[in-house]
Parts: sequence; C-alpha cells; structure tokens
Amino acid sequence: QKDYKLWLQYEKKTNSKTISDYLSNIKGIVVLEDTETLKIAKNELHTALNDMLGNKMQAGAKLEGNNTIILGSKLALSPEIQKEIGSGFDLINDEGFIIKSISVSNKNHIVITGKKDIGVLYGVYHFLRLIQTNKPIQNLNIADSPKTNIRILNHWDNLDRTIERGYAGFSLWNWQKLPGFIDQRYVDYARANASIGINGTVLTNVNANALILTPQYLEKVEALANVFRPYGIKVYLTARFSAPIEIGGLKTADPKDPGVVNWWKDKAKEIYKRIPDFGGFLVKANSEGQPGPQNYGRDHVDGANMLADAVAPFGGVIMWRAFVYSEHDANDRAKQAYAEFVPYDGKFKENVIVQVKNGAIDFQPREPFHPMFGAMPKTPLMMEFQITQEYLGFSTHLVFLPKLFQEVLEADTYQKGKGTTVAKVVDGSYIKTKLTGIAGVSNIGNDLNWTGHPFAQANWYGFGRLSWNPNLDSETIADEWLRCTFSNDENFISPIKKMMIESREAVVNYMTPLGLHHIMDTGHHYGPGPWVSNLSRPEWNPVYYHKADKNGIGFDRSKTGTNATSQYAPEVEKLFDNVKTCPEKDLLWFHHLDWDYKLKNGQTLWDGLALKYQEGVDQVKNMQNIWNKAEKYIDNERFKEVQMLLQIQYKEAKWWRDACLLYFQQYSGKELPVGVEKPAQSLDYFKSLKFPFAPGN
Ligand code: BDP
Repeated sequence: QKDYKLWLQYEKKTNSKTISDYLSNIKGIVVLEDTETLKIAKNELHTALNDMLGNKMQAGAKLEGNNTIILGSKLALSPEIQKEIGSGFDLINDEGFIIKSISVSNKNHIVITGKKDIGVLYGVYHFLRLIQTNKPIQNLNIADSPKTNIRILNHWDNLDRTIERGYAGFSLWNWQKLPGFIDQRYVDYARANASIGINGTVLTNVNANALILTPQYLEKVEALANVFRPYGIKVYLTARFSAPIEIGGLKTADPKDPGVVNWWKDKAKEIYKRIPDFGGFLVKANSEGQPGPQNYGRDHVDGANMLADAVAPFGGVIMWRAFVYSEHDANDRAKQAYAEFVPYDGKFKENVIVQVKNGAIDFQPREPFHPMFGAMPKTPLMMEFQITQEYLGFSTHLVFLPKLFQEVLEADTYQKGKGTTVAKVVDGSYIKTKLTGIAGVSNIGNDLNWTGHPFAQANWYGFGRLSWNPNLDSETIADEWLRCTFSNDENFISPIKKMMIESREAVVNYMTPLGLHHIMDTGHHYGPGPWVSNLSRPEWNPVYYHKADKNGIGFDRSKTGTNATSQYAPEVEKLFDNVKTCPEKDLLWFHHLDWDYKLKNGQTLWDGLALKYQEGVDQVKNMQNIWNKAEKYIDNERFKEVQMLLQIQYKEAKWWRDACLLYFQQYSGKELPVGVEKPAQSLDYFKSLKFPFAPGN
C-alpha cells in the first residue's frame, strides 16, 4: 500500500533521460565500514536507487571503477578521500553530513560521509531526496548539520494503547507482545524518522503512568531502544512524579527527601544498565492535576534538578514542561507559565531543558508566540509543537502545519534586539546553551497510513525537517514532501502545494478568525462550542476566552486589561498593545472590541468576522476543486481518500461557521453581511450535538 510508504515511495522514474543522467553518475556503491547504521545506509541506498532507476546496481566493500557512491564516516575514509573533503569536516557537527563529488586516482566518485556513522545515514537520505525530487547530482558539495540537538517526537501513548489526542488508531507500541515480538513497524517507524532527522522519541504520555518504570516494562522499552539505536534515535520516557510512592513503596515523592532522591538515582542506574544511551525524562508536573514538587511545598526547580542529578552521571536530560496554569491563580491563563517560570531563569541544572508550547494557551489554530521564548536567557528552552491536530480537525481536516510552525519560528521576540527570532532562541544562536531542541506531539498511530489523513504525513515530515533546520521554509517542505510522496509532475505540484500552504489560514478562518481562540466544544475539542460555560474551572470555558457580550468581543490582554502584553519585549509589547498596530490576525487575542469597530479594510468587526468565517468555508471549497483536478496524477486510492476527507472538512467548516456566527449574533444583534451563507440549522441544534465517543479524549 502506497500510503504506508510515506515519503519513501522511491517511485520508478519514467523519463529515460532522467534515468540515464543519474546512472551516468552512479555505477555502484561501496561501504567502508560495517556498523549497524552503515548497513542500514547501504541497504536504503541500494534498494532506493534500484527502485527509482530500475538498475541492478552492485554494492560492495571495495572501491573499483568510477562513479561509485562511497559511504563511510571520517575515520573509515582513505587519506586520499579525506584530502578531497578538505576542511569540510570543520563545517559539520557530530550528526552532520558531507556529500561531495570527488576525484581520486583520476576517477570520479560521490562520497557521503560524516564525523559519525549516523551522519552518513542522514547524508544518504539527503542524497536520495535529491533523486526523489529530480535534482541534479553533478558537482555536489553539500555540508549540512542539524541546528538543534534534541529533535524529538512526544507520543501521548498510554500503556493500554489508547493515545491521548491521537486520531490515527492505537499506539504503535504493543506492550503486551514486547519484548519478545518485534513488530516490523518499529523498524519502519525508526527508518521514517531517521530519514527526516528525528533523533529522539518519548514513548509515553505526559499524563504519565508510573508502571512504565517497573522492570517488566523497562525490559520492553529496552527492546524498542535496541531497534531504534542504529537509526540514531534515543528513547525517552515520561516520569510520573509520584512514582516513588506508586511503584517504590515510599511514603512521599518530596524531591528534597533523601529516600526519594536515592530512589530516582537507583531508578536511573537501573534504566541505564539496560539502555546505556537512554535519553532521559520528559515531565509534566503540577499541571492539569499531575503530581509534582508543589505537592510538597517545593518548586519546579527543585523537582527538575533532583531528576537531573539522577540522570546526569549517564548523560541524560530532563525535559521539564512549562505548560502550567492553575485554577487558584486569578491571573489570565496566558500569563501564568511566564509568571511562574521566568523567575527561575538560571536556576536549573545544565542537563535540564524547559519545554514550552508554541503559544501561551494551548495549540490553537493560531496563537502569538509564547512570551517565554527569549525571556529566559540563562535557561535552555525547547519548542513544543503539536503535530496531532487536537484543535485543528483531528486527522479529518487537511491542514499543513509547517506553515503554522514557520510562523512561530519566524516571529521576532526582540529580546536581544531586532532579529531575535523564536528560531534563534530554539537553535541556540540567541544564547549558547548546551542543549537545544524541538519536540512535536506525534500524530502517529497504527492506522495503515500512520497518520489517519494522507496529508497529515506531511506534518510529521515537516516537523522533522524543521527540527533539523528551524529556518526552513514551509513551501520548500511542501514541495519536497509532495514530490517524494506523490509525483514530480509540475501540473500536480504547483496547485497542490498552493492548496497545502493555504490550508492553514483556511482552518483559522473557519474555526477561530481574527485572534479568537479556545472556543471548541468540551472534552473532544473537535467541533465548535463557544457557548460552553459550565466547566468547573473558569479557564476551561470558551466564554472565558472570547468574552462576547453586547459591547463586543475579544480578550483584553493590553494594558487596559490583563496586561499580558507586558510579558513581551518592549517593541513587541507596543505592537500588540496598541489596537492600531496589533496585527489583525491576533486582534481578539489582545483586545476586546466593539462590534462596530472598524477593521483596516473598512468593514465593521461583526461583518469582518462573519466574512472571515465564510472565507474559511470558501477556501475549503477551493481546496476540493483543486484536489478534484489531481485525479489523473496519482493513485486512485489516495485520491479517493483525500477527496472524501475534504468533503467532510467542507461540511464541518460550515458547521464551525454557522455555530459560531449564530452564537455571536445573539450578542452583536446584527444581520449577517452580504456574502455570508445563511445557517442551515438553529443554534439549539448545534448546541445539542454530543460526541461522547470521539477519539483521543
Ligand atoms: C492539552 C490536551 C491534554 C494534554 C495537555 C498537555 O488537551 O490532553 O494532556 O494539553 O499538553 O492540549 O499536557
């Protein structure tokens, strides 16, 4: 099945000139080392080239003839070849690669190398991508390295194989059959990740279960780690803070209690004995009911540093999440993480990295960048993106997330003057921190196509590419992905790429235009629920976020309101604070405005809002039209799947539009402007819809 093969289709080239051009540069493969990783690199290159170029190419260990692709890490290269690389190795880090056309003894070859063998594997995937996307391979001279250290998927997978906020089936990890049974899928998973540079995986949900730390489960984790290792992927686990009580029989989990400290030290020792390259722990503490140091009157620093000490002797890392907000805090929820964490700047141990969501609320279709980025110059911060589409239509809606990721990464924090982008904070060029990283909450499950929606594969792919290089452009990513996944035909690529790029704004428009946020229905977070006001915590209710009343709509986070704008650098603060300069895409995030407020295009806020909802619906219609023309370029199976999903998306875009506009109309008291379709159902109808069995809750 094509879907299963992701972006590694290695489709046979059809143009004979293309094939012969490639073949004139590639006659064989030689592998200079015999490590597990290089075996993988060789097999990948060998099969892929034969698949794409239809040739029975040989792979050997001896350099003969010319136009050979030479694979080997630095130390395995002959002095002659090393000389050809010259100072190239100075340009890359330990995971980087060099691909260079060289000439030895008057014979031309292409060498793919790195300081370590994992670099060679990354180089092979890069080289194959050139061929997948029909790029020339003459006179190659490429040196590239990942810009971040930790490029990691966060699986919110439970031990019963359900996935929190997972919409692509059940967990890949078959805990019952592990460690004895190694599903081929584990290998395929590792391979897909390696091909885009992902080098870590947190196997378990942040809402953690301590059982994963018991010997019975660690044995299973070890088996997975053994599969992933040659692909350069380290395994990490979530640590439940109360584990010393739950599985250790202790009376407390107080991070200052010597018994607790020792318990974690012993636990770390036990884990590293099995998994010497274990990555470390991801921790959600004192957040949404999870236990943490505050249960014992301690703070996040105490908790994180205690765990950091336990894994430090083995080179482990603690990723401590900053996703905290409390019902006892009267502060605007958007301000709480910053308020709590920024005073800790410089207090964490050096193997702690604080993991911050891209925005201050929670993975909404659009959020301004989180004010913590750039605000803790003495602390490594890592980005947490959500690849799974909890608030963006599950795996039913086509939304190309790299566009969203890019918007966040490009945002200028101004924390060290103009140009201090979020990407620079994340990749460590703002301050040199030992650790840098990007995490993505995985959208992978055991669905045959991995991600539920065929186009959701692009979000996994794009996440990986951006974690390697946070400055990549989302159009480039879309282009690569389409070529590797579907076709190189320009007639297909160009409209579909446009469709992908626009899909992000479409979902914003039909769900939460002009800075609206968190107006989804309860529990499942799928459909609209702007009316919800009955949840036990105020900041869980949509009415808390949109604040619609007869005087207007929006959350005043400016100086006249909660002053959340003050958490940004002065330049950004000013920009957001002033309603005249605040980007309209963020307007209602920062301001509560009159229904008659005049937008830049002259429309009233009410009319503009309604027209944005309509625009979102129209954009989905347009996506359908574009897709329908793609039929002749691709296989029928994926064509049909996407076509059906777009039909659902269109229906649901209208659902969002109608439900939200009918609800807000009660307050605006105004007619829908010309151009906005009349809702087909009543507000009561939309309110009556219930989804107790939606996936991922
Ligand atoms: C929210 C999800 C919840 C997660 C939480 C988190 O609704 O399921 O546990 O984030 O990130 O988006 O911890």
